[in-house]
Amino acid sequence: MADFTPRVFSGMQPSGDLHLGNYLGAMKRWVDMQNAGTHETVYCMVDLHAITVWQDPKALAAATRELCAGYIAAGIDPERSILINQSAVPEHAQLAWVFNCVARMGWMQRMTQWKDKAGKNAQNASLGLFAYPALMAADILVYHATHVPVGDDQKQHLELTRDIAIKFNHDFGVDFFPETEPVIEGAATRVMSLRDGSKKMSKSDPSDMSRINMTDDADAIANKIRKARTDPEPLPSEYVGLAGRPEARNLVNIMAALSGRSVDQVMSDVGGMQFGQFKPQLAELAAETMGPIGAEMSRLMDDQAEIDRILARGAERAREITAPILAKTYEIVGMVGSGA
Ligand code: AQP
Repeated sequence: MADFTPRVFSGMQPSGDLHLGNYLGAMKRWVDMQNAGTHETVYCMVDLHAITVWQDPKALAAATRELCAGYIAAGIDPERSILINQSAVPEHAQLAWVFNCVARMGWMQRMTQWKDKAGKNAQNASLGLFAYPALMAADILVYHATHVPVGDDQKQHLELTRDIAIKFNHDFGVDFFPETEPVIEGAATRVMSLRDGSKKMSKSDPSDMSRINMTDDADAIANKIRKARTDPEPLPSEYVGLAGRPEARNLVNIMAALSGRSVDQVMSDVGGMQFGQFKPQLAELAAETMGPIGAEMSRLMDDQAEIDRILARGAERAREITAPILAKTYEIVGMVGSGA
């Protein structure tokens, strides 16, 4: 494979209600990768993805700015990382069209997220929802990104991104797109609902008690953790002892991810505790971490013009990378007339 600049890309939909799963599974790890300084980092609000299901236009604009504020409040520095809104960098959608013509219908039909989201009503789902993974592949490959930190739920889409890169390279006899590596690691790659340890914590769960929102205050966080479903047994001192106890395991994973400790370290500290003792410790830790982020988000939201300036500057920097990659793609495919 050709040598590619080590570059991280990841994104999140501006569809409201950011939660602890988004923070621990994605944002916190993005900040770590930015701060490690080993890769260029590009972080995106994927509004083109959000509109694959109906979005009220005013709410979409507000959620996009709120997400941008969330990224910055979580520690993404718009100087050190490139911070963009997807629709402001047109090469994402342009490359997606090429990939729509590379990817196969059968590949898309196998995507579990498509099956879950379209459900029994697939005939009525948007074409965009079906093609979502090809746009995601374009988001990543239009930067020649080498690494994509995501939660566990995105694994299949990243495999498809690699399949698209391989097929494009093979069809055109080139070594142009990298085979991007997913980065799915740490204790919180799949944060579960606080009400049901078999379901992912998710913004679309009708119960607000199932998730900790990034804007929840300390009282709301404590209340949700106090009421989180558990079992009557005390905590074991080894992680294997949590087998068959998904709710308990979830709370331990959250504690490990929030505190930056390994699950084994957490188990040795909490082994033997009852939940009545464990939960207040977890609530305090969650409030200490999430409280300042929520407060900083609201402060940043007061200056929307500044958010718009940050995004415009991010788009300018992004296009320095994406425009030449798209131009070269068009040349490989045999498209002329763009002057590139
Ligand atoms: N529960 C989770 N645990 C760990 N990581 C998670 N992510 C989402 N939920 C969890 C990660 O957050 C990033 C943003 O993904 P997205 O914008 O596609 O959001 P989403 O997956 O649509 O978020 P929800 O809450 O799960 O939405 P619905 O309810 O619509 O399905 C990704 O890196 C994702 O892995």
